Amino acid sequence: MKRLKQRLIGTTLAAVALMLALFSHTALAVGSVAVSTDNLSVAYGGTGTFSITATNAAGRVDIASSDTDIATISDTSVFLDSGIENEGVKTITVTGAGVGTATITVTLTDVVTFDEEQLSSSTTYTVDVVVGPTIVEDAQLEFVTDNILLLNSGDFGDIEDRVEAGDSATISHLRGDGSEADNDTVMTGDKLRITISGVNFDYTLAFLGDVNRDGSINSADYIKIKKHIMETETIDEGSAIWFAADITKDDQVTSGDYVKVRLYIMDGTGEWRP
Ligand SMILES: [Ca+2]
Ligand SMILES: [Ca+2]
Repeated sequence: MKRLKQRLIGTTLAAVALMLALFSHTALAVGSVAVSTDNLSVAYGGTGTFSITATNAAGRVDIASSDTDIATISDTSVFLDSGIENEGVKTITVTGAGVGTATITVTLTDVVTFDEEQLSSSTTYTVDVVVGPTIVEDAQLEFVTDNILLLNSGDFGDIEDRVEAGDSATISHLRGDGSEADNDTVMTGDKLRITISGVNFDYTLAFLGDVNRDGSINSADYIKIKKHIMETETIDEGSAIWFAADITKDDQVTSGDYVKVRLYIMDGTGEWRP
């Protein structure tokens, strides 16, 4: 009998603890609205996104861009309801309409929490948007990843001509170690840096055929390719050096690329054999 009583007391205590836990959880459930980021970088002509999330709240949120010549937004007003599946979060798409900076303001216009508290419309969130440059691709220059540019020419001047970034932008040519280049010769692993309103946009340069990163194409380059094929010194797949070594552009570094570099040097015309 005594043992049964003890067990009952234990069960009662557990139930009280559970109720307290549930109660305190409910009491802590304060409604709120949050924005996923306070800054965004978008390419000129490209897009970026941020999201607005309601927690234990529902209502209208207004969104405005300070300069629609620079950043346009997909929605100027959204309705959020965290009580409905997929309705508690809205994704806003920002399009870079012009190079420069703009601020997007998110205002809680008419949002009520689930415990019926009106969230203040003076609560605003800002997202600073920097719209970055566009680099025009052609036969001389192409993007092989989001930030690696593959060049057919080893001349930095050819790149500068293809940058569209507005008058306020500065264009720098950096070596792989971050130092400023003192001439226009591009070595694989160099960087193109475009600075707009204090924000840097960096791209790694790969000069097709320059595998040993000295800015010219010679026997040292096909020796590097040979070492990769023989697996005595491998090149990281997807690196700038790897793109510089893939002359045939078939996403692999093989003897076909080795032969191409040998023929290039033998021909001496400065052109790749088709
Ligand atoms: Ca070289
Ligand atoms: Ca290849």
